[in-house]
Amino acid sequence: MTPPRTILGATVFAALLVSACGGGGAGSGITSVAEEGVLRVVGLDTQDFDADGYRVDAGEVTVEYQLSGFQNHTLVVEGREDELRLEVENGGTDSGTIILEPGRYILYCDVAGHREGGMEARLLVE
Ligand SMILES: [Cu+2]
Repeated sequence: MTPPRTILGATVFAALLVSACGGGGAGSGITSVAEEGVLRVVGLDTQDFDADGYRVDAGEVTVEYQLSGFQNHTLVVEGREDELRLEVENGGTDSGTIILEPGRYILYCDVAGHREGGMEARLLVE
């Protein structure tokens, strides 16, 4: 009666492999994973986010946006700008919710010139 245990072990191992890959992201980028439907994103005055990629479960996602800096920055989801637009400045925070179907999205800051300066990140919804 060993098959059940073997199958379980293989499943756990596969799950670890998947999470290890997700944590490493593609290439050298950092991927931040949402916990319990809450995606935490930190904006930086260097026109960047705290990760190159983020991952959340599909459905209602709460985004908590915190600024580590002083400049004005926003956070929107490409193609869904009408549904969520968070705005922070001077070390502030903002949060909101959006319903996302599985897919690949881009987060970016819509302040003029910031996205071009590198203030965008991947968002994987699964
Ligand atoms: Cu910005």
